[in-house]
Amino acid sequence: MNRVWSLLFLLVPILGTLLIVWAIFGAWPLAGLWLPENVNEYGGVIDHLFNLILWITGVIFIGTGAILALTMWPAKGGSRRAAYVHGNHTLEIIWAVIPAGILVFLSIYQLNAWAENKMDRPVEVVDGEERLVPPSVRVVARQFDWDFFYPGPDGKFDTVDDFMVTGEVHVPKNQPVVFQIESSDVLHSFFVPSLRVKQDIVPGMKQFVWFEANKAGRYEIACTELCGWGHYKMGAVLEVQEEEDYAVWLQETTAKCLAISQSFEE
Ligand SMILES: [Cu+2]
Repeated sequence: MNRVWSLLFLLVPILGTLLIVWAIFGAWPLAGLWLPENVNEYGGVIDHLFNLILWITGVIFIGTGAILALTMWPAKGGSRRAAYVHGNHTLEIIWAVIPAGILVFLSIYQLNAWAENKMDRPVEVVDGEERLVPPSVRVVARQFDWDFFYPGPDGKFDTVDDFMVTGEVHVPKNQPVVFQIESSDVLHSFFVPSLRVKQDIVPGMKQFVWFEANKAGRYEIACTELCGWGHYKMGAVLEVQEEEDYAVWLQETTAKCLAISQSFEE
């Protein structure tokens, strides 16, 4: 009977690993469940960290599962009583120090990724002077939708020519893009899996995210902070366009929105 239990427990790491590998290769019925392709120039460092942590936790997951199964496997030649052990200081120190060491290593190792994605906003050179890339879109999260504000022809936010689109935001390909993100009610979180961009949004705070998309297409935006009953449907689309297509879209949408606001004034 012990053999059955031992094998049963051994199935946990085996099936767990199998499922993950299956999903990575995207075969039916697990296709599309793993991370989508990264289309952000700054996203590689996030993938690298993700894979590193997956390897570390994977080895521990398989190792502990195997040790458990091995311990349960009955001894040769009959029954064996388990020894009653009341604490073992050496063991306790080992399993406290190893995870602590791994965490300290990761926290130092990820400093560059953090700086690149959360602190060093991209810079651009204008009239021979370096400056931070200004936000091109103001993203406002609300229960349960995303509003995207564009600064309009004058390039400044909070002026009369600003316009807003809901549910879909357009950005140019191969250009550093900065979003200013805000919430108009509760906590939300701005997540674009294909860009490896994720940022919590705190009401009253102005935050920035940046990316450089290198592949045209339509990508999912999701809210990843449980923000109320409609959280599950709080999504939008990020459309990355070739520079010329983006310019056309921007011009057309600006004209359309200005025409609507003028018709209200009349
Ligand atoms: Cu939300």
